[in-house]
Amino acid sequence: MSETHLEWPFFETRHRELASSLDAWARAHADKLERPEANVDVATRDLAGLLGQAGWLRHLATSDWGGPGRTIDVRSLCLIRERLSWYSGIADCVLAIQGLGSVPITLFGSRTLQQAFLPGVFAGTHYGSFCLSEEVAGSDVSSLATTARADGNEYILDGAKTWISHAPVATHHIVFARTGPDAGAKGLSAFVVDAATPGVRISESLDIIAPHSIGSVVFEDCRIPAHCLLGQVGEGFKIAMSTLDIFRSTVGAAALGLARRALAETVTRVGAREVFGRKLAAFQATQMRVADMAVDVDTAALLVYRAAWTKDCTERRISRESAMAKMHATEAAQRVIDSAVQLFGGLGVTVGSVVERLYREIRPLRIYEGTTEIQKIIIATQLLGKT
Ligand code: COS
Repeated sequence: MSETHLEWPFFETRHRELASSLDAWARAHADKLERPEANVDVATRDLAGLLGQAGWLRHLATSDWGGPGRTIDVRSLCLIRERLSWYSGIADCVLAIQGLGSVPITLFGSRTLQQAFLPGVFAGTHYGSFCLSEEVAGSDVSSLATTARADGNEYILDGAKTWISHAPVATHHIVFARTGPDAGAKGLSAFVVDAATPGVRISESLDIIAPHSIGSVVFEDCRIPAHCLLGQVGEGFKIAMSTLDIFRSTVGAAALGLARRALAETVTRVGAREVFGRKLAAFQATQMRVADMAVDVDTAALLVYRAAWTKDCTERRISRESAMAKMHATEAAQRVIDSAVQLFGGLGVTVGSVVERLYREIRPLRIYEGTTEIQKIIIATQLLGKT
């Protein structure tokens, strides 16, 4: 794998050390990463255990959990996702969802909630989910309909969430719900809900083109203690968006790992395959494609690590940088992988080949955590204001 981007000034020595030890670990565990158990729920638990034991999930927070500020090193998370997705979309997904299921607690949870939920997530023995999307509220978060009604020192949750990664295995859920009469974003709050609470039900598991554990969750007259509120009442939208600001750069990093793998596989393939008596690499049509692929990979890496560096090293909100990183890296990776499939020919569409896996695994990344179109809206709003 090309390591040249590690020379960029976005990184410190600890990042280069992390990348090299992760690479050695991933190579040693390639078998388990590339060929997980066929049952996605079992695979999720196995891989969470593997990543937890190796200490990689510990990077989802710094040792002094809690409080606003620079408690999460986004460059480390990006490097880990880039490496994991090279080998396995499902392993990458485990890291990402353990993150979405823990970062709201790390940044906005009380010490009690942190102590109750975070150690298990970092050890890979407990699993979180991020219950934001609803059937008619995916892109338009502020229209979500799940409610949380205060009743003494409890809240009562009612509603249905769908396309929730890790819902079938989750031991807790981060739930975004409407707590007050305030319309739109201001009426939302966030909670952590133990999955064993009466009134929580997994209503279905979903099959998607890049298989992982995913499903729908229903909350019916579900009573939770008031201390399970994250942040303050009415801060739910802010909690969701600031978590996504961190993770959107890392989605870009996962796309980068998929694209790098596609480029590496392509370089090997076109250097070996002969057509019309010449190596595929000798044709200018191949060279043009490979050059475009390389530029897409590097521009994706630049935007991903610019966003991660900005989050780690400045105090400001990075909605624009992370939207650009997510949008460009996922779209660029789709182009790179499509070119790889084209250059592999029949092998590229043969189930079980590496580029066929990459072709399926890249597609959801252009949708989840905000579609490409939503990222464009975020970028444009920063330039034009609300229109
Ligand atoms: N961090 C902190 N606060 C934020 C924020 C962020 N990144 N982004 C917005 N806010 C605040 C705004 O400042 C605003 O507060 P004030 O009213 O006090 O100024 C409030 O939140 C509402 O923001 P905005 O008006 O921009 O919200 P919109 O309803 O217009 O939504 C989009 C904006 C479309 C960008 C948002 O709904 C979004 O990101 N949607 C995609 C969600 C998604 O990723 N879904 C997939 C599910 S997760 S797998």
